[in-house]
Amino acid sequence: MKVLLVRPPSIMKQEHSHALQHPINLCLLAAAARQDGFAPEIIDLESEPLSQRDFAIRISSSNAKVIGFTAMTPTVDAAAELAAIAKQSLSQAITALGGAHASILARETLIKYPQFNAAVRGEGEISFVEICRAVEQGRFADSEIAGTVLSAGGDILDGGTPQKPVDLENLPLPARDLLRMWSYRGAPTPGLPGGVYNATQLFTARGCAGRCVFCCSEHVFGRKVRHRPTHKVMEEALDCVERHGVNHFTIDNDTFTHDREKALEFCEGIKRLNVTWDCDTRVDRVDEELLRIMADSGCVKVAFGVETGSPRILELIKKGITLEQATKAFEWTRKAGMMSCAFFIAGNHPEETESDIEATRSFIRVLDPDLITVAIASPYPGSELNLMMKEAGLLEDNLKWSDYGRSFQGDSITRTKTVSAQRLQELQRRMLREFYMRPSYILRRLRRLKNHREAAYWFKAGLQFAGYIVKRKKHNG
Ligand code: B12
Repeated sequence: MKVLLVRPPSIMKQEHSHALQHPINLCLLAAAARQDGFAPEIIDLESEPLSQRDFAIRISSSNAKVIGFTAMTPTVDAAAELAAIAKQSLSQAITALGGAHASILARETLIKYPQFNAAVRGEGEISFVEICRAVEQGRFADSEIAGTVLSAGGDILDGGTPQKPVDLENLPLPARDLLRMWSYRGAPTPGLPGGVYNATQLFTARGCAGRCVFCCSEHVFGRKVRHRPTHKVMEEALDCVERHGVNHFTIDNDTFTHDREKALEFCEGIKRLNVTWDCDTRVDRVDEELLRIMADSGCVKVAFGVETGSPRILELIKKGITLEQATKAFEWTRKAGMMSCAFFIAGNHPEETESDIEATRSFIRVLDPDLITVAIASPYPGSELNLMMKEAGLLEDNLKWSDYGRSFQGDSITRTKTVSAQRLQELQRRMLREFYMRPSYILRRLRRLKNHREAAYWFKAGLQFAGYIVKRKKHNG
């Protein structure tokens, strides 16, 4: 039986400094379906932009019996539009939604968008295969599938929370062979030029032990961190190198160094593959020796969530780190010879004041990373911040789900008790401008250029950034 998996277009405009990531989630679901005897196909509208007409043609010609969509809150409206087209093109097909949004708002989404027949909470490998089996056996409408909400003939059948976590030891390797691999080439991660790297993403663990109020990842994989056995991760990495010519990996776990021993095992294994890699982690989960070993095994960039330079706000957002830990982590990363990236947020908490944001501005200078991002807080449904902002009346009224992506374009849907939405936007833009347009930063980048590719990369990134700043300035008046 043919099954189709679809990723809707990204809200992130594809810019040359941001590469598209492979939809590893869909590759994992496809691999699980294939292992169970189904014939999966993937349509990734991030890498293959199709008109609605061409999408409808692809759907009809696929003759799929199950069509699965992945979405985050900002992309769920787009996924629903695609599901409606899919239903028109293949009226017998069963449509299912999964991903972060469905994990948080399964029932609400099925009620709002009846073109979805199922919404899956949490990990999807087991539930998706169960949906496929139910459809194949003609019993979808009467099925009760753990973790899945079904909409059948106007009735909503709620299968509750997923019964058991997926066994990470025996997961089949993600079906990257179903992707048009060539269409993802570009900068593997901000800061590294495209054209040299052929990158993919790897997950060494699932779950995050953090309590950060702005995050909702616990709804997908929970708070318990479960590691994949290192030999399985290495088997996947080797397969990527041998079959797909991959030479760079982005480790996309929430906290790569959550378990120091596991991180060391990974370094030992990846070193043998002679590739480069980058990761995200927490400043309180690294030490000088670990970072040195990571660099020695090919790690070229580490990104840390710092969020704010105000100790008071760090406490309020339950980040669980200190400014001292952050300062040390950036010092060690620099010493180890890796690029460092710091993520910051403006509008972290209802109580955040302009002087807290001023503290962030000064702290950026103290850390002096190679790259920063300053996001405007987007209190996604499912996060504690969403509840806090709503309760304080600080979230814009009548938001559509797609509006949660507006902050990505520099537009704030929220404010704090003392800082307006417009002011948050100005402060965000100012922090970015001051960081990237400093003569000393530009000189440092110029001094570090190794070849013409890097020169072209940073030149284009600079132009793009200047364009963003000018556009936002006009927008904000
Ligand atoms: C890597 C990552 C990205 C990657 C892209 C990953 C991708 N899949 O496309 C990048 C860096 C590009 C990215 C961008 C964004 N991200 Co992001 N991202 C993550 C991160 C860290 C891991 C996601 C991941 O790949 N996990 C591994 C895979 C295997 O898991 P998965 O995708 O959840 O899939 C599993 C299940 O969800 C389910 N499933 C998924 N799809 C489907 C489909 C079907 C049919 C079924 C049955 C099941 C199913 O089964 C899968 C296997 O078990 C999560 C945090 C987290 N830990 O979840 C945030 C997270 C998903 N991102 C988030 C957000 C908000 C964004 C952005 C909107 C904004 C931003 N600030 O980055 C953009 C939007 C991008 C876009 N497409 O428009 C939020 C989503 C919140 C929400 N309510 O939707 C999260 C949860 C972080 C948070 N802030 O809390 N992201």
